[in-house]
Amino acid sequence: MPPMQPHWDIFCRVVDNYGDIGVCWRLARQLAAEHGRRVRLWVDDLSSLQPLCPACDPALPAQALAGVEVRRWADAATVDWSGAGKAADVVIEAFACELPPAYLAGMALRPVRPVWLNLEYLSAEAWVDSCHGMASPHPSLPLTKYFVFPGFSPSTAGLPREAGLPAAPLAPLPAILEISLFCYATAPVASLLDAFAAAPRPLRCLVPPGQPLATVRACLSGDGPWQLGLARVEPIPFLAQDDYDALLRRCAINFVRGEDSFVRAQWAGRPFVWQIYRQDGDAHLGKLDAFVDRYCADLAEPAARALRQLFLAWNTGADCTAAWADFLGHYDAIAHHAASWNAALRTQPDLATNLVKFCAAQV
Ligand code: TRH
Repeated sequence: MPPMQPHWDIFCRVVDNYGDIGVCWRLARQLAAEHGRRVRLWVDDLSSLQPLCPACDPALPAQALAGVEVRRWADAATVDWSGAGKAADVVIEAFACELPPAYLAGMALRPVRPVWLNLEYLSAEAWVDSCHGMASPHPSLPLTKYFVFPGFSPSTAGLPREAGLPAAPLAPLPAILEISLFCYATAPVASLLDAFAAAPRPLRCLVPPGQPLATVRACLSGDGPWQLGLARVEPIPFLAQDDYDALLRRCAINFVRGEDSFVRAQWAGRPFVWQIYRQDGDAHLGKLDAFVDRYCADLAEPAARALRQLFLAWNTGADCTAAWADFLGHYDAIAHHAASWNAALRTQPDLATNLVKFCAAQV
């Protein structure tokens, strides 16, 4: 028997950075590899997929990558969706990106209407529990859109997680502290580098290109690598997504940002420091608090306070020298907690599995 709802279309508009495409690329690959779905991923800016997936050729209108048909968004407007083309069984509109009108009209023409999902950004706030799965009928077409909220509780759509994903084994603070530094330009990197320079133990900090490296270069002259006391600060290339995940499992501490690397740091099971994506009116700070409250609920003081202070300093641009020292001072407790948080989250179904179940229940 063919699988239920075998054809899935995912639409992704790149707002900025790599988070939108990072989440969609993972989900597309997983739906194809683990759920046997035929997935088309429509992307408006293929050049932002290429660094995550080096096999991607941004010049091609259509290409098969990791079992996914990757398509140029603009071409969705030129397909005849009432004839040769057919809207998929499930349509994912990532992050309220607004489907091409021609495609939307094509969805309404199908005898069996597609299940239409709007995949929202991840939040640890409690309100997402009650909003996950909410239906919104289209004002004029016979279509209903469902809002899907990824999240940390079983009432949400869960988190992207591939089957058999390894976690790093629990380890005490290593002799050479390896750190990855993926951040925005607003992070207080200068004070972190000051703390590194005074580090009493060897340390290796790996800095990807883009905002992280530009911010480091603004503090230190030249192109690196730099030696600051016992600390070595090294530029690294932008890694393919799976290689970046492996880097997170290898490092003792990961500075991550946005949405997707933030989730991956949790799957690596290692201590991490999160820089949340900034929003107008400082709305992001409430979201940061919601996560830290959830994350620290089972982490005893004073380690919880150390973690909270470093997250806060890192996100408000405050000098983080003291908070960093405190965080390192509680490394073992924080590492232990990262491993148990990882184990607890793994007991919940993952986002792709939840979406497949949710869609099957709508027919
Ligand atoms: O790039 P980001 O800042 O993306 C952001 C956020 O998603 C934010 O919520 C969203 O609103 C905004 O984009 C538009 O951070 P994020 O989410 O961690 O995405 C980075 C992706 O890049 C992630 O999939 C990991 C990947 N990556 C690599 O594949 N290789 C690398 O070397 C690095 C540093 C990252």
